[in-house]
Amino acid sequence: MGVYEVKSLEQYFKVYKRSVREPRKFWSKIAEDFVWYKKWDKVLEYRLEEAEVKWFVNGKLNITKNCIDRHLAKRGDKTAIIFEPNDPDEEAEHITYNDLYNRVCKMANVLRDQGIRKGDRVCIYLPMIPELAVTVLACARIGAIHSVVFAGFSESALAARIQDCECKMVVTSDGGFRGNKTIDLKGIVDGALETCPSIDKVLVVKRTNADIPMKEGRDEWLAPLYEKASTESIAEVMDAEDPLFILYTSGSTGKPKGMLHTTAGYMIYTAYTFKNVFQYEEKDVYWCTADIGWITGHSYILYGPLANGATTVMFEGVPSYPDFGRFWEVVDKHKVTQFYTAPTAIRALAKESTDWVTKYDLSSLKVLGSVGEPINEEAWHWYNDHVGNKKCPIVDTWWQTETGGLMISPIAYATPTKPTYATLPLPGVQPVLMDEKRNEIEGNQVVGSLCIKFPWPSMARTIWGDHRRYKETYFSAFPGKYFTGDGALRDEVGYYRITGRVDDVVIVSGHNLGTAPIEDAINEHPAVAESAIVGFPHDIKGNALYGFIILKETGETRNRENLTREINQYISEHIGPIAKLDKIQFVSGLPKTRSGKIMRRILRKIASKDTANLGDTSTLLNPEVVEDIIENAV
Ligand code: 7RM
Repeated sequence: MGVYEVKSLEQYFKVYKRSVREPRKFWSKIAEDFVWYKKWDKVLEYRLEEAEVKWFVNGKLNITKNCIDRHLAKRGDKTAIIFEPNDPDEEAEHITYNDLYNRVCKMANVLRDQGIRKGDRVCIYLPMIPELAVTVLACARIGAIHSVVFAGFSESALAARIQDCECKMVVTSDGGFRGNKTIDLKGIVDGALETCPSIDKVLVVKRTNADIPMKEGRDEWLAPLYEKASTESIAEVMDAEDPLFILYTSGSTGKPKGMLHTTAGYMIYTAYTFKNVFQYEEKDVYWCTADIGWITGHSYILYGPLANGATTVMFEGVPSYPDFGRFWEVVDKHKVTQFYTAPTAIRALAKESTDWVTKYDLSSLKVLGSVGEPINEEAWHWYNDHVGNKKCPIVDTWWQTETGGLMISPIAYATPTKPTYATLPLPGVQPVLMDEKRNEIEGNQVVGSLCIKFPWPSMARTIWGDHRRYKETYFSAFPGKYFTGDGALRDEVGYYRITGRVDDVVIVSGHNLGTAPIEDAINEHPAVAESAIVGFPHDIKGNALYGFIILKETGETRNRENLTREINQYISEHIGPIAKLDKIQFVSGLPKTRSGKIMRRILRKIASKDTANLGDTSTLLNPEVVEDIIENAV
């Protein structure tokens, strides 16, 4: 990848231009630095109108050979993963590349012994412990498709994800630690599996030592199987376009979308972007605070860093436990050089005393990163001043589950940063802004819908089992282009600032929440007739949820407080506590268009107390309810 390393702005422009002029040459040059069983016949084949893309056609490889095996000769004793437990009194674990090789091979053999084969789906529902990383990589080694489900998801959310891609196995644990809580993961799995006939095995990792029921014939403790497994496992030969993983993301309508990522393009792109954006050097210690249950964890805790032979920190805990100094204590303890987190965490910590920060030595830091939502100016400055001590560039990285890797972002020490701006497209990324008439908006100082007009290697290839939905969601609004769902503006020098979603996904504390599934959950409550959820700005979470709810006319007058509590209870059970509503307003009607669609735009304005100009309301069927809702807004 050395040829296209970017160390200055001048070099960035040179490399960027080349990547646009000759994308095939550009990416094949980078791909040559990896280990292949067989090189590709053709770099790229695509038809964006059909949502069809193939990179490195007929190339053969295994991603774990690239992330582990090839480092052993030079870096066998180097730490690959530093595991930092939830409890600061529990010792951190340093897993070398040699250790990681042994562990992944053992786990790969366990999976094979349990009947898992290339192409089978394995659901991983684990806390942030080493076994999570090892299981993900073991799947990749044998060609099984991993589907990691964030261990904060509820029983029914887990069940829906298992059912959708018909997983054969779940790997989970007896429980998980998060701050001062323990979570009964196995209990949630047991509940979910009542409606998941495709599962025939559950492997259980011991973490909390909770006394849990084991179902005869289905559940097995991992440890005894793992102990006797061999430390050698031949890596499966994978085609460049063989599926690597499925990761679910919520949509604006319907069930979650299983985004499918494939092998070679994903590997090359995450490796290249990791190296450049974070300017990772051999002795660095890199820490991304995300959970591996999200794309950020997949690409920038595991695959990207490991493909570079990096040392990557895996943190089990939360920023506020045992106190608000936890992040900075870990940075100091492991001498972290690159620190990558989300604006919601920064805002939460910025509310507390700066003594929590100054207490620790943060002088090891060289680069700070931000991801997940727009970072507001105040949070940006707090991060820059107090954490980076004004000497660490902040890389505000814009990207998506669907894009697989970073898309628009500064390159540390090359791209001058600007608060709230994700700045420039990375090499190989060709963003465009589109107007309502589907025309490309040229020039600078403009706003529009953000699209990408040329394929990049790590783009998702489809939605599992529903290519039509993939095509319709991402490639139909602007034919021939990938539509991100985000709006953006381009400033006078061509820097991009992401303004937020243009569809009905709300980002709460960095978690993408589709409003439709939350409405579905609420509507199951016997007293609820109809509901509409929108986001509104929130100091800490970035956005919070506001529910407009119409109650059924049952004659009985129910206690509103109890109802509010019950509704949030329903949401917790169906989606997870993250999706609970901050505000609930019981209304007599919802603003609807003539075609029967709820006009969420108006509800968003009401929720954010911005009702001076409601925009075009000419298609409204029932303008009178709007006034009523505004009057009684909470
Ligand atoms: C990586 C990730 C994707 C959505 C995306 C945006 C928002 C992410 C930024 C951002 C402004 C950023 N994947 N988003 N990063 N908005 N600036 N730096 O978050 O699939 O979970 O979410 O997140 O709206 O479309 S995701």
